[in-house]
Amino acid sequence: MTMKRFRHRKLRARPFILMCLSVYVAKLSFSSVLKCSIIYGLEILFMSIMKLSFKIYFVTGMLILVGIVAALSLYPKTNVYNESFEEDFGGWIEDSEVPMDPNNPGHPVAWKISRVASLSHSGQHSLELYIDGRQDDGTIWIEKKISVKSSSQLHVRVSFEFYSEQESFNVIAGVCAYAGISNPETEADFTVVGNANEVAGWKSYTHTTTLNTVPNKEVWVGVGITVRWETEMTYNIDDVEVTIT
Ligand SMILES: [Ca+2]
Ligand SMILES: [Ca+2]
Repeated sequence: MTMKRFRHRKLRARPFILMCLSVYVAKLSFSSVLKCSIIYGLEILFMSIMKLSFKIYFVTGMLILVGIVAALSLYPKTNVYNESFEEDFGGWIEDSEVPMDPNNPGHPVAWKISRVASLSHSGQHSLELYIDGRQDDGTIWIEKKISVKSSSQLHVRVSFEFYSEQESFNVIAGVCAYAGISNPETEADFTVVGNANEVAGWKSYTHTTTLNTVPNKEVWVGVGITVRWETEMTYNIDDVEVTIT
């Protein structure tokens, strides 16, 4: 093989190597600053191949990359999940703990969570939560399981937009949320993060918690309402965001 042909093959291999490295970096979901650092390290590495002073650039580039990889292994990774209910429920599932209905023996009180186009915080749709609260009891919610890569300490933040048609000084319902390591099944699992009728219109609510261990590498989250007043009630939820760090 002539030297010229050998060099030509090397030149063709360089873009492939750089592409492989770029694909690997693109899969990492770290901060943009660290991404820039990786790209800078890649540039130096690429320059080391292109320049005459190969050894100096190559060693410098490799040292930078090794340092960055070591730093990234210690850097907390953040995963964010958003749902606006524009296509469907987005994997969220309805659940409840409600009393039996003396007006309809043998049946629980009426409740329903449905996707509607009549009201939204963003896009065209939201979820409408209805419950017959005349028994002065009942909690309904949507829940979702999220798989995580780590079983060690995680910080979970659940935020969402909540719509009340009217403002009221009476506490008609509590706005509740959950983040934990198991499937929420009862009202007691939930934390009340505010009252439902604090404003007429949309209002943001947030629930944060720290999970010290996550044995099954599964985080469960939920948002909903819990009855506080003996009446039928309807509220809406949109733009649920879950952040896990
Ligand atoms: Ca929406
Ligand atoms: Ca459940």
